[in-house]
Amino acid sequence: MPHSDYSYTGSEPLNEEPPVSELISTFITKKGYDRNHGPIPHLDASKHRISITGLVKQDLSLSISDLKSLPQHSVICALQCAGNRRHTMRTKLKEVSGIDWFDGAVMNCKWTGPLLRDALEKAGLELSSDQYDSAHVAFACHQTPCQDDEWYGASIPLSRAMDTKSSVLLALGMNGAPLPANHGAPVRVVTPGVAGARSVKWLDKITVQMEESENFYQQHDYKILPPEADSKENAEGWWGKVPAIQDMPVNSVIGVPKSESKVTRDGEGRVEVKGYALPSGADGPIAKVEVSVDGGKAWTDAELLGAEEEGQEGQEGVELKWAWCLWKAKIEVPKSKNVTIWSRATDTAGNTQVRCPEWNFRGVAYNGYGEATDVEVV
Ligand SMILES: Nc1nc2c(c(=O)[nH]1)N[C@H]1C(S)=C(S)[C@@H](COP(=O)(O)O)O[C@H]1N2
Ligand SMILES: [Mo]
Repeated sequence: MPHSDYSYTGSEPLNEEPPVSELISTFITKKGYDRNHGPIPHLDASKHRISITGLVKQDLSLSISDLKSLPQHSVICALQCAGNRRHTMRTKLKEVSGIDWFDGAVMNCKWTGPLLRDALEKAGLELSSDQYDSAHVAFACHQTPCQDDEWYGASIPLSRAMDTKSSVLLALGMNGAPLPANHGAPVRVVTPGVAGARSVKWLDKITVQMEESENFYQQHDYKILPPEADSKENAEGWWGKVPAIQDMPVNSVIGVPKSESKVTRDGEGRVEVKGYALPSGADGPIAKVEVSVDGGKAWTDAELLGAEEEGQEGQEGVELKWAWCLWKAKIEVPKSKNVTIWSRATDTAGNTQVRCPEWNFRGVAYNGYGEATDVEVV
């Protein structure tokens, strides 16, 4: 067993998120959230290997230098926990099961490493391209036991991995530096547009197979259960019938002003509203964010902030389709003690946020309108 960060034990792993007001202060997230189902292993990059096996012509065992010798790609994308905004579902609709994430279980980072596709092609697939839709690529980390399984695992459809535009990476670097231990060093999967649960950290095995990963976190977690599955017992029969979350839905949240805060209007009676927006799956980038202060009767277009404006130099040519979008709006608001502000995002494919999605037991994929409530406007 490799040395692990046992200050965070298996029963109490590191799970933390930054406040949204801080998160939206930079386009590239410097200090992102941590989501762990077990202790953080500290691996020796010079000894670490990942195996590629299953429906491949040749099993491979790749070192970190082998991964570095493949063509390197960079992608700026949001990595988001499927449980992001669970607190809102819990408080707005009904109690749900899971960590009480607010709106900060997401980070927008620049990830660098070889494409999963190139690594799979090096092994050679034992499948023809018409079989890609029914096959899966399973990722595993056997480095530390997790709370609900002996190892951590996930899978994505093989078609996603092989899509030349999907940018699924075996990431070695994050924001221009090697991956830190807490984010999966020396190598993690990054699945742009897909729930963070599939971006397996401390990756040690890739398997091409006809079934999804058999891991607990693919089979018994991270699924949008129907409302009748409203307890652990009632959920039991549903896990096998409901698909595992892959693409995340279009979303936006308000970071400024905060709920229950006091804001002063400018000379023109306006208040500044700021937040982030996320496209649905592969349907980015964000095309529009609107803000309303009258319960959705009138909507004002927010200004979408470019990556350059946020002080990102040298980002030219880096695809922003998978990235989040920071936005701001100045909106006229009458003086009042309890204003509710909403935000609503639409992506390039036309997916628009809903007022409030249906309740689900695990409180995942919440994408109701962004909301700041009880704002005192003076
Ligand atoms: N090995 C391993 N990979 C993992 C996890 C984990 O607990 N163990 N958590 C997953 C989940 S649910 C999320 S949301 C992201 C969180 O990544 P981060 O901790 O780098 O933010 O990692 C995913 N990959
Ligand atoms: Mo997650």
